[in-house]
Amino acid sequence: MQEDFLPINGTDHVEMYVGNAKQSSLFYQYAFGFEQIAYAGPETGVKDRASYVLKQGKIRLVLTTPLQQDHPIADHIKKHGDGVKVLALWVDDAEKAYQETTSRGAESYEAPKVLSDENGEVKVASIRTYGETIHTFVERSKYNGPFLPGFIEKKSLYKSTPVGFKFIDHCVGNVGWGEMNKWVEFYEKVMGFNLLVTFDDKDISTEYTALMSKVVSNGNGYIKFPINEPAEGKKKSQIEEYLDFYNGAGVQHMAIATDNIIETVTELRNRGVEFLEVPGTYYDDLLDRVGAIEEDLEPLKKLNILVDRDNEGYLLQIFTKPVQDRPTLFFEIIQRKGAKSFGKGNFKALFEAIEREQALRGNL
Ligand code: TYF
Ligand code: FE
Repeated sequence: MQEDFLPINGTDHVEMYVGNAKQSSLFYQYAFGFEQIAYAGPETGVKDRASYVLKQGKIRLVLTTPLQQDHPIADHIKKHGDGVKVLALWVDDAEKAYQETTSRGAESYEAPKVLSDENGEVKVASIRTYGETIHTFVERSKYNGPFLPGFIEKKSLYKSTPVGFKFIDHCVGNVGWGEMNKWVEFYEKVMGFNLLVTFDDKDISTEYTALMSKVVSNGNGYIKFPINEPAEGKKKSQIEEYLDFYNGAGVQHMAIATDNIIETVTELRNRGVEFLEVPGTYYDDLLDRVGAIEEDLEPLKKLNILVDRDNEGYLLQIFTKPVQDRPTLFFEIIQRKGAKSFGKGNFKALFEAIEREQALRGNL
């Protein structure tokens, strides 16, 4: 076993570029139960943008919007709509993370720099990944402020109620035709990740949305990045629909772990979050397929939660509809009960549900 040249402690934060960060902040507080903790913008000396930092469990979500049209973030939003710009990784040595990856061929986005304020200092450095997405390495051992230097603590007037989100289980990227292996190699060679699973188009196409997917993960397994590419099928791949509306590669979904998916999804549904629906017949033979589970079947069926089993245990999962008008980013809610896989047994039902939505949008 080679030593891990890129040790990662976990996901530091995810930053989205959005058209209206003030309103998005309230959406993620209300609908998803995040708490607003920090802010940077004109009032704090940042003249060109506004950023709101939200937290739930270990997850930090940053929502950033530009304040003028001639701003690179405005170009990003014009091209992609609202979407994930930064998958930030928490490391002990940002300079080393940058050197190790750029020396192996990573394209630099921003060289290492020190940010500081009265709460201490943070080192950050960024490299490019698929599309216009970047990875920022964040070294924060000498910092005890609310988020990053330059951000002030800013609570919301609205008191949000958490829905039980714990941490990010995985973040999925959609890449262009024939580009999956290139990006898998990037994560293997440049980031030192390992290939975990491969799904070829036979696993997941037949009559349904054709795609291929490989999952890479870092040394300690805390970071898992599935990479999807479209495949030729009878109908237009859901991945192709994404690429058409995102105008290129980008983050397709973030899977969020909960300890009680029934409570989490009940809460999310009550707040108006929309989920993909599978036919009621999915539940007719569920227990024959996955064996005994601890949960009652009735609430799972009522909430449309999917179940799958592997050698190590089972998992429960459900997928939101896209969280903006473009059919791009969506969320997965996942509860693992031993299973380390991704729900392959649900692909058929899931992809048929996605296809029904694609058809309603006229994109099939
Ligand atoms: O992350 C995964 O692999 C699962 C299944 O377009 C999945 O959540 C795979 C591809 C896709 C949607 C969901
Ligand atoms: Fe997933």
